[in-house]
Amino acid sequence: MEKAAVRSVTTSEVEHFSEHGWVHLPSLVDSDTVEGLHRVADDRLSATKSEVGRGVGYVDRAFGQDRDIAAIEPDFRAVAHDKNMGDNAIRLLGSVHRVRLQISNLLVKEPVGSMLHSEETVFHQDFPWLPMDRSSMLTVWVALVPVTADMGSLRFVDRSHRLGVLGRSFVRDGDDMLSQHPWLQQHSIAGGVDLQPGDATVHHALTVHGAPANSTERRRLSFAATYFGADTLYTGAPYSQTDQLDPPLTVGSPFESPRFPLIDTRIEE
Ligand SMILES: O=C(O)CCC(=O)C(=O)O
Repeated sequence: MEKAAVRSVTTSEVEHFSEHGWVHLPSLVDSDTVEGLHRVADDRLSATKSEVGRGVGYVDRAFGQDRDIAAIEPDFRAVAHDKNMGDNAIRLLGSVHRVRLQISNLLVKEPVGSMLHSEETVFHQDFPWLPMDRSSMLTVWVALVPVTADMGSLRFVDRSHRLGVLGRSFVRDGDDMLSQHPWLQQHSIAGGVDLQPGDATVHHALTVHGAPANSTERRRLSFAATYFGADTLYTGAPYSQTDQLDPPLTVGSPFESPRFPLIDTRIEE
């Protein structure tokens, strides 16, 4: 039997995610597949002289993004659309029957000493940006190279996915979630694990997370795919990804658009 590119999560991993709002998944993506992704990523980075997704916003200072890479590169598409990815997202979220892909992204955190150096990823929640009526969403963050803690593997405010919507970060100076909400420091900071290529962490859209600057001399390269419950309704709140869609989404209806593809599943509805 052919080896699966993406493995299934275990019951104890699902339990860990439900309790803590994040989970470490060693060897989620098999080594041949992840080598292929790394090759494609390197080619794209050399073609753009490394300046992938470098803008002037607060997020751009923290990491470069090659957005929607799964819609462009077949190798990335195969992983983002792998049935085990979809099934894992359904099982981890626990409350949804199908998921859609919200965004796929090649993320680059450049070393602090380099020309394009990236700063820390301030602690934030993903959900407050989104024009969605519910927060059943998670991100699978896969290392494409060895990512040590000092390169900026993700940190998580443990169990913060149960604390509700805490507001936006990355919109003004000093809006790191731990500065906005000092009481969060009662919670432990988890994660910061060393990852091998193909290892992943997953975080819930309400989990407060961040990463230090990359203090090594090696570029941090990862692939992030974000999935959300297929029944989620569009609220119409302004958001760059949805504002310009043609045809537009309908307020109060699901995200029925090729821009938010449904992921096939083996799980019975
Ligand atoms: O890679 C990073 O430093 C941050 C990524 C992130 O915030 C996310 O994937 O939600």
